Amino acid sequence: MKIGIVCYPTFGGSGVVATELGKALAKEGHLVHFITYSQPTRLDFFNENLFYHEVDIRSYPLFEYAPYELALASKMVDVVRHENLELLHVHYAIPHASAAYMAKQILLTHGIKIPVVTTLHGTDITLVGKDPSYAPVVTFSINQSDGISAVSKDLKEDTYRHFNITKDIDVIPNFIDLNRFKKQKKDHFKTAICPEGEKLIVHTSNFRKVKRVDDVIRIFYHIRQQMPVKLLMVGDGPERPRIEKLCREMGTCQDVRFLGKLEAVEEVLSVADLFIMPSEKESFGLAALEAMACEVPVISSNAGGLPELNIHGVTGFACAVGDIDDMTEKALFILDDANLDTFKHNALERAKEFDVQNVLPLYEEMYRRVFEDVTGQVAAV
Ligand code: GMT
Repeated sequence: MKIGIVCYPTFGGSGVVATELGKALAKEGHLVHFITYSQPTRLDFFNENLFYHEVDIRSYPLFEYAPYELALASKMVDVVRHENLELLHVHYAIPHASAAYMAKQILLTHGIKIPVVTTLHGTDITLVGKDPSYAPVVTFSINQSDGISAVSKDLKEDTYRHFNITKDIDVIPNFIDLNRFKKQKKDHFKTAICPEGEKLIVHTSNFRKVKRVDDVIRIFYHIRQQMPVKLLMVGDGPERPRIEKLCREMGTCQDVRFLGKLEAVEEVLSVADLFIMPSEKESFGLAALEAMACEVPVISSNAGGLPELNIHGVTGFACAVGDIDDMTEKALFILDDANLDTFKHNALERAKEFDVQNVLPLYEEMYRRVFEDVTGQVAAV
């Protein structure tokens, strides 16, 4: 099929999922056209089936805010018409689903019926989308999509709870490329970070409030009182300066390193013993899946879709949001040498269930169904 993918191209789970999906579809022989305002971070190589179209955002002195949604809709119309796309798949409802609706209506005036699939990723529903400043448009544009998917059962239920959605929502979880995310031999790195054989804890996120990064530092502080341990903080975002300050105040600086944004996060995960994700809300938790694929057990909160991924007592523990004492106790249990290898093994086994090879057919099946519903033709998938 000829598929257009619209996403946020910068660091962020939804953009990563969209880009990895496009790459996997291209490997299967689909022609995939990315339509974004800059080159997606993970789209940095050549494949004859992948194309990239940049949205031109023209500013004008009159505009305090350049109308991105209009520029995006215009670009979608242009690419669908000139590349003969057969389906548009937009990731993250705001503003992609409403821009797709506008493009769809314009294309109808050209005699083109373009099916639109919207994938809901999380904060487009749980935080930003339900805000009254966006909710009517989000509700409308989700209902106007020809296919809707959510990345967990919890997100699907949340969407029905917060919006008046009249259509079925498919659950298609995040997925992982196990050829990239696997434990690599990086003993020299482990020795450099943990010269005395300390256990290594990792957190990766975009350091937004919703990630509750303070909790990571506090859990680490308590674990460190019981055993030798180090912490690597990967990623960057608005909370980072405050978290670095908290580290200093708690006297943990010499055992914590902030690495900033890293492309090869799997190298760090390869030497980790535990991953912490204490989020307030988390529709799926792709970063936790990446850790599990590298054989790293997870201490997470039980927010959103996290318990659907991190099986309590098996791959780690999913504790109540903000329960630092429980998370510390469970972390110490996992890090005990008597238990660690079992949790590592279980984490990998669980991650294998989310192999891209298992999840890709769910998207292809949805494309086929939606294409046939909208066009009345049989899809060439
Ligand atoms: O907050 C983030 O982690 C970024 C955000 C996004 O949309 O870019 O991630 C969301 O989508 C990911 C991919 O589907 C999910 O794995 C994350 O759980 C989800 N984040 C939240 O729900 C907070």
